[in-house]
Amino acid sequence: MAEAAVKKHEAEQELTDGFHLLIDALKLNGVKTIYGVPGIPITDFGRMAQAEGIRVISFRHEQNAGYAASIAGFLTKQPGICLTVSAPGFLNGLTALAHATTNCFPMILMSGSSEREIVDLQQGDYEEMDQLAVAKTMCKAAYRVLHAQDIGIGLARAIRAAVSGRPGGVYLDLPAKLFSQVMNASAGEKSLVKVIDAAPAQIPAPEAVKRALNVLKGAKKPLIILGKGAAYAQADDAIKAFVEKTGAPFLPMSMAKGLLSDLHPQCAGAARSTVLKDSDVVVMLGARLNWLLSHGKGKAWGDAPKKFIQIDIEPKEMDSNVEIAAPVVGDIGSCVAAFLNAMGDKWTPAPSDWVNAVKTKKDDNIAKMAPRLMNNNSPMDYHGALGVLRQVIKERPDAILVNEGANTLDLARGVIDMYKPRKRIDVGTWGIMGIGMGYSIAAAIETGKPVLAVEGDSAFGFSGMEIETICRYNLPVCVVIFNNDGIYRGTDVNTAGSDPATTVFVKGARYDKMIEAFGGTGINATSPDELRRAVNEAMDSGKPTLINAVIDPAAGSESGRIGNLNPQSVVKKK
Ligand code: ADP
Ligand code: TPW
Ligand code: MG
Repeated sequence: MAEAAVKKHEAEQELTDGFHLLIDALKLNGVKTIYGVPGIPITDFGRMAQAEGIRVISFRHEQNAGYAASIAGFLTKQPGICLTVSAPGFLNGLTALAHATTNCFPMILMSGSSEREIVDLQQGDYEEMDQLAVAKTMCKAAYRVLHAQDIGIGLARAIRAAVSGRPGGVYLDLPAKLFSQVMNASAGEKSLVKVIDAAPAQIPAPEAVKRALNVLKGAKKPLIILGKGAAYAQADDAIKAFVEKTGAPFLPMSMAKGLLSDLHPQCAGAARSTVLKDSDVVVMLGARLNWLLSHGKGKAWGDAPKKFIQIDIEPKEMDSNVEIAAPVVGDIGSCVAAFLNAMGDKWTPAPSDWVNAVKTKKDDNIAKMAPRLMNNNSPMDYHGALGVLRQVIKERPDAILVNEGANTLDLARGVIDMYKPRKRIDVGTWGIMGIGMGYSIAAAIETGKPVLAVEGDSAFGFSGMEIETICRYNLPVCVVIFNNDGIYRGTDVNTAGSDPATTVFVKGARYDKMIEAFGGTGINATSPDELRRAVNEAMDSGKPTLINAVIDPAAGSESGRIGNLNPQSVVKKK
């Protein structure tokens, strides 16, 4: 045979397998990082992926890896990838998949699974579970790949499903057998799919834009509500231009803080109840009228009649809670561009009496809070400690703020100003505890910026073991634990027996000692001055640090700011 023919013959004989096809497919689609926990059948996959240049971040619990993947999706607009073993590993990751779907974050949970033939006959395979059936109810889409030649298509479908339309979680089931299936290398390469235009622009209908602008034009007291969908869209400049052109006060939802600076003159964050009550036209930009906005009705919204304009990629979101006078369906970048275009140069901004009334209220509230943020009490109260952290972020507007807890969450959200888009990440739509360390790890890895995690002592406990992960990867994460000896307050007493009350923890616990076990820096801070010194040092050094901030156990209130959601018993105590 001629030399060329020999080479061709050899190439045709070259083999690949499921492991390598999946790695090649991920690389082809730009995946740089996988978050997960190894074990049968994916241990070797992790090694090979690492060898092929994919970063594989190995966690201590799949739920935290899953939360990391979900927030990577939010921060980058690419699906975050979480990889787990079968049944228990899969189930541990599933909470995060459901969380991603609920929050409209693109994420793919890939789990190894047992042999179909055995699972379907329920013959008791190693870690047996019909994972696909379980996952289906918790995510946007779920797929299983049975043949190596379908890996390319399987991953392409998962990516598209995660990021197109309303983003969400996707499950990809990978039976153990798939990984060792062998096929011809060049046929394998041809089977891979590079996803083109995974989240196509969705242009709003011109008449919908016109209708919305007519409603807005008639407003005497307009309000714009920015949600995390707007932050996700990465249309920051256009959104700013639109908001400024309307001249209307805007209210950022928690994770939309910083999309426009909290110091922007139109920001009405500190006049929230006034603008909700008194506005007459409300523009919803990537935010839902769910419980976080009292479903768009009732006491919080006042008696004055209101018209809603809603801009969202999901048509079914319209009229979900109240009538939407002007629905605009499309992606936010395209919608805002269409608005700006149709508004032209002669748009009349919001009436100044409304704008001034909001400003007066806001300045008033800010002035009232100011002295509380400057107290140097020891043990600290929430405001004294948060006054310090507010300054830390002011001096480092590029840092990422992670936040969870009850009082620790609600008060930090109000006190700590944000200056740039997608810098505040928190408990999201479910008010979930446990996102803290997973979010911190992904935020550090995806953005390369320092992370400040402000954590209730209870909230931290849900993912606390991952401080080992933070130390192992030497990530620039400073965790501040607001240690008030418990959930909401550390003062609860069980009068009925010798067991502690259900909401309290070990008194005077020293969380700072935990990180020392892994070589990180632990500091106990009992006053705002000590806290300031410790946090500044940690943020400047970039060294993994855990600060135990001692908070007065009596300072918080039950369920933070949402105590009204607690059901009340009508049965009289004996
Ligand atoms: P928040 O909790 O901040 O109020 P939500 O999670 O309730 O925000 O709402 C986010 C909304 O944004 C969802 O209804 C989602 O469909 C929408 N959304 C997400 N991404 C986009 C996008 N690129 N364009 C338009 N809407 C989007
Ligand atoms: C997965 C219920 C809401 S807030 C909270 C719990 C347990 C902890 C509040 O205490 P923490 O904050 O963090 O110490 P602080 O400052 O008020 O003392 N399980 C999950 N999610 C939620 N939301 C809960 C339980 C809850
Ligand atoms: Mg607490």
